[in-house]
Amino acid sequence: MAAREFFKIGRGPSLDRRRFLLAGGAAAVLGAGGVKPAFALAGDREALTSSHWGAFRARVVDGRLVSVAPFERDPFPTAMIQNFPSILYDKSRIAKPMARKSWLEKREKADGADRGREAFVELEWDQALDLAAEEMQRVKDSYGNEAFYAASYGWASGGRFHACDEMMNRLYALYGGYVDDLTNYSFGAGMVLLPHLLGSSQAIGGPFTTWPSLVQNTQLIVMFGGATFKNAQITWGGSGEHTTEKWLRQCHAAGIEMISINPVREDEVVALDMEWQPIRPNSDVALMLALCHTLLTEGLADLAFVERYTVGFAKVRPYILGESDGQPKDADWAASVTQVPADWIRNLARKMAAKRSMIMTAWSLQRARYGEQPWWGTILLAAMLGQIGLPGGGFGFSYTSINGYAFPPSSFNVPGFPRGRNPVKTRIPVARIADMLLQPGAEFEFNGRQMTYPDIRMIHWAGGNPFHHHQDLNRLTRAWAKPETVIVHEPWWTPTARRADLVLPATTTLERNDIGASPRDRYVFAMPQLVAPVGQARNDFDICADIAERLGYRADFTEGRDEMGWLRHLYARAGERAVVEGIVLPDFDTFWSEGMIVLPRPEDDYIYLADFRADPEANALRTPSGRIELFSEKIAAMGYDDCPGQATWLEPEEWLGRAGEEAPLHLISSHPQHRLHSQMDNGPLARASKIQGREPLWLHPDDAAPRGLKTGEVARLFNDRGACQVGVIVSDRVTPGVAMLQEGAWIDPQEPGVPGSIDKHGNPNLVTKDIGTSRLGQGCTAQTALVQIEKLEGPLPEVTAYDPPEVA
Ligand SMILES: Nc1nc2c(c(=O)[nH]1)N[C@H]1C(S)=C(S)[C@@H](COP(=O)(O)OP(=O)(O)OC[C@H]3O[C@@H](n4cnc5c(=O)[nH]c(N)nc54)[C@H](O)[C@@H]3O)O[C@H]1N2
Ligand SMILES: Nc1nc2c(c(=O)[nH]1)N[C@H]1C(S)=C(S)[C@@H](COP(=O)(O)OP(=O)(O)OC[C@H]3O[C@@H](n4cnc5c(=O)[nH]c(N)nc54)[C@H](O)[C@@H]3O)O[C@H]1N2
Ligand SMILES: [Mo]
Repeated sequence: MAAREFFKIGRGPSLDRRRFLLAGGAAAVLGAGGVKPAFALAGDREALTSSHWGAFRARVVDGRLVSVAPFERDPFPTAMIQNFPSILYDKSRIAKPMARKSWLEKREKADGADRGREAFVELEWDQALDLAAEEMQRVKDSYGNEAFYAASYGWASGGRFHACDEMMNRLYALYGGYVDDLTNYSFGAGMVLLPHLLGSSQAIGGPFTTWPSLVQNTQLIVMFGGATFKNAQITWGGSGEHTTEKWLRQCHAAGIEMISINPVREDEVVALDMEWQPIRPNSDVALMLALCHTLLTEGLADLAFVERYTVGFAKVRPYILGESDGQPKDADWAASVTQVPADWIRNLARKMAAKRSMIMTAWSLQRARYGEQPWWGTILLAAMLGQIGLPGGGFGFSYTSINGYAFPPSSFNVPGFPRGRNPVKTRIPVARIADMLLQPGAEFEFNGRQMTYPDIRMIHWAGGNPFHHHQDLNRLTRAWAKPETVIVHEPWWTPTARRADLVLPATTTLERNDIGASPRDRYVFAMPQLVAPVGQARNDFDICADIAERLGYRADFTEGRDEMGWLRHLYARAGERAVVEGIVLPDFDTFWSEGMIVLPRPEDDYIYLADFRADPEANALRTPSGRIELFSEKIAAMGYDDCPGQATWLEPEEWLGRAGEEAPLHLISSHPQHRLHSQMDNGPLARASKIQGREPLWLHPDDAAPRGLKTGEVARLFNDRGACQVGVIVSDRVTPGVAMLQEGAWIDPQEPGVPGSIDKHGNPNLVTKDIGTSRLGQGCTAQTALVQIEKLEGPLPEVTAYDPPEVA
């Protein structure tokens, strides 16, 4: 195979003539070794593919996936890829299309409250597709397109073409429309807030100040929420290289001081010699305000920066000093709120002002009640330090929550499957789903807008698991009983699939052809089909196309292309976009047979807001003032007491400052070490981590002892919203008063479908609260929950989370 070179042209010297190599040639030219192309589609083979967990090599023997190996260029591959061979064939795979028994008999007259507790009936594909089309037709005729909820939120799987929510959105867009969602669970509050303060959400999605700038210039990194290695295992859309841990280690090697402010001592604290400062959950904004107070009162604040580049400090200053409300936000005050020692706070403020400091705030902080505030506090603190726009200084929100977000600017990506234009304009902030189902017609506020919940009669979901991801699952169980029809496409019998009327078995990435590409990464991967579909699984695309055919718009849906036709089409469009960046892509067949492209993505410095700093008039921000809004007149004018016009300490309804006897502990439900949300919960890694089959919960010795709890025992975690069983790990890695249970265990109610039934398996969303961050962001508040824990004695029920449901 000949090495190929492609050149970047004409975008300035730094991007000029970067070499751009194909996989086949790369082995020779870059000396990476062992980079092999995908083999032809027959018999035993080995091929490279991509996933949210990163690229990996898959080995197929006799048509069966037998093993996987990390991609040799990935410096930090995740062990999670080892789950693939097992979960692909797990007994939890859905073998055939199925319908809930009474729904099949009575359709919309069946009782929705029986979802999740009733047996299923096996169907033939034709019958299942007829049913789906009939229901779409019936609901449209009876209630109109506003009765469809087809937003289909979820992580689905990597691959630009077989993208679930795009498929769902297009199926309904071309059918006259559907109710869609706004924002996300990850950083919903932050993405609404930041445009008001900074004119864009670039500080989340990138590009923002890149790692080389940090390695070379930063002296101190203050991390609110730490820098969890576990989260850096994942890139939305896949990656060739896990770079976040690599860069964090380079920062450490460069001697940068790092401080993790986190109720939990995560792995990186030891690995990177970090200082660990525990804090009460949900109280970070108080700490940030106190750091500002010290800067201001000790003459350390960069008031010249504040004056030139921000607006509103005249209103913020009296709040910090306590002139407006009688409470100076000084370190002593913050110590009582956060339990971070006052001297430590003062010293940190002095250190941050003396050094080149970068503030990294995790997404988790805003997935809490009043979650807008710690992000606003981050920007206020960074502005008062005056290092925004300087090399290695300022702030960023996505350095540590996920892999690869601090990337250099580039507009290139392989386009995804087109969603089509949705004629229905009704939307909900995504985390308000239960409110919508329970209160059709009710009004609510969101980011200054008055909105109304639609009356949803039919839900169609592919690639998401709301019965893991939503808060207060007992409430969702009640809400989920209301629609007349629920259709779910799933590879596995997840809790959501079990709660559907019509279940359509979907393929996974290994059973179909796709293209893997993420804008956070330099690689484009062929994702060749490696094995035949398991059971009767079909591609979401084919399912949707066959439904569209029954409703008379197949040709519109497919545009006359089959799977490979779409891959060629998307790739050709990527080629057009690439040209704008000065990149020439190889032809599709070359790409497909060689398996991989490495793009010339430079690792040059990019410094967020450097241009604004250089010339704030010419490079004004897209905020009302053109500057950083420390006080936002626009937000203040909304009149929301849950999100005032400036960074404010607001006491959540549930936090340790208000804990009582009934619920004395604060539960944090972090993202899981051994899974991606609920994906791979049925895999060997996650299963090996369970305690007596239950999800492990971390508890401090001081909280375990009075409850008589020891590591390895099973406990009941509960509050007035619900309960679940957990396995206990007693550890001083969590602070006293805090319990940590990672999200994503498949709920397994002792009495399926009955709201209030205890979950035998340990999903935190049995006890989390279903309320928006504020009327501004309406984001998810999973990190705000007070709970109680008690020891469980006597025989335990068997965990049946992965057993297929009863088939009548
Ligand atoms: N308590 C608590 N809850 C949380 C969070 C928290 O921090 N704490 N975090 C929240 C956040 S940030 C997020 S992003 C959400 C994530 O919530 P989800 O995105 O819903 O979680 P996943 O488990 O990734 O669900 C994806 C589903 O898609 C299925 N799937 C994968 N590939 C395909 C495919 O090709 N076709 C079809 N039809 N299905 C496929 C998988 O089997 C899986 O069931 O969870 C939220 N929930
Ligand atoms: N392995 C793995 N990685 C993932 C995912 C996954 O499911 N599995 N999901 C991906 C997705 S969709 C997302 S949105 C991101 C989420 O990224 P994050 O939101 O950053 O992740 P979390 O693990 O919820 O929380 C990160 C840290 O914040 C700390 N923390 C929680 N509450 C507080 C608080 O009030 N104050 C402070 N100072 N710290 C707090 C937790 O202890 C934890 O160590 O992760 C991504 N990466
Ligand atoms: Mo997320």
